[in-house]
Amino acid sequence: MDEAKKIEEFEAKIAAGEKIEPKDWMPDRYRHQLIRMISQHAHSEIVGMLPEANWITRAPNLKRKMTLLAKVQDEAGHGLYLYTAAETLGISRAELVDQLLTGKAKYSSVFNYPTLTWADMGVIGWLVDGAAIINQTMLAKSSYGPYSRSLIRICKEENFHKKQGYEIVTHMAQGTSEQKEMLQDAVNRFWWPSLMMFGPSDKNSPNSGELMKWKVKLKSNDELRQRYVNMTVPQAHFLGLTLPDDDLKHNKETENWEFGEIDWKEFYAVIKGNGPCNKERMRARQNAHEEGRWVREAALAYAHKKKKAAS
Ligand code: FAQ
Repeated sequence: MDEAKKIEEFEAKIAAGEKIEPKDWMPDRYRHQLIRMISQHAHSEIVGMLPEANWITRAPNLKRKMTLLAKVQDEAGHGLYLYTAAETLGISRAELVDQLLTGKAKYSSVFNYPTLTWADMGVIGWLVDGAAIINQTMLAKSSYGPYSRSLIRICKEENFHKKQGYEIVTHMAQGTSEQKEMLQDAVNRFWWPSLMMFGPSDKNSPNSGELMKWKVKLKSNDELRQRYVNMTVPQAHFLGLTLPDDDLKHNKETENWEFGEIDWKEFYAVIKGNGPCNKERMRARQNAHEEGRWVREAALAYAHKKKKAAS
């Protein structure tokens, strides 16, 4: 079958709402885009463990520590499902990890900001997991079967993460004046980075056209960002918190909460590796990889020995 006919059949399948599976024919660009996006997502889950792991030893009580531990472990699990989904496209785990450790692959900008106080744990759950859910609920309907199915499970767990964050935030919002101040400060620091999680504005998003044509993405970066703002602003007001945006206003006609201009200079600096914690995050992952070398070698030696014994 010639290329044009194959593309036609591939696109007809997508238009009919069928999933593309690993053994199906797919255009190279589709495969390339999915590997890029799924692996970046996997790296984000893994690097995303670092800012919160920073507070496990300093959680205010046993219940908080257990919940945070469980959340951070879930993120590791999400990274593993996603690496496995990317591997179905013909790339190895070692190549994917190498792309992260050598700085070739990106991970979410939001994890390059420091976590300075306990309130950041509540605000990350509420704002960062909240943004992730909006994005991932849409991606759970994406055209690539393994990615879509991994996200159905991930979204269930992200919902628990958001609830644990919102519960911390609600608790602190009713606490002492120091707790309220700490909470407001965390919101001030994480509000704009959480909006940046949705990516550049639509007019500056080079990948969106292809991804939307092939129904990997069903909504654009700006559409999802607006949905997130509309959902989050009333929650902030309910908690008596302010959001650090003087231009935030409700438009009665569109029912949207309109917001100010994102600092795109900051966004691009962070994704190019020049955010407040990029170097620290990369160093932590590189060290973890080096310290885990003996485990990988031991596992491979064991597998090799078993294979030899069986032959
Ligand atoms: N950070 O053309 P577009 C989580 C890059 S998981 C860094 O618009 P696209 C769970 C983009 O890759 C959070 N880079 O790209 C958790 C591209 O670069 P490239 C992660 C960004 O793919 C919670 C370039 O800019 N979620 O939070 C960012 O159409 C708590 C041009 O952009 C996912 O990865 C950014 N924010 O749209 C874990 C979801 N935005 O590759 C722990 C899957 C853009 O050409 C604790 N990914 N870039 O060199 C997506 O939905 C999409 O890939 C977007 C970007 C929306 C991130």
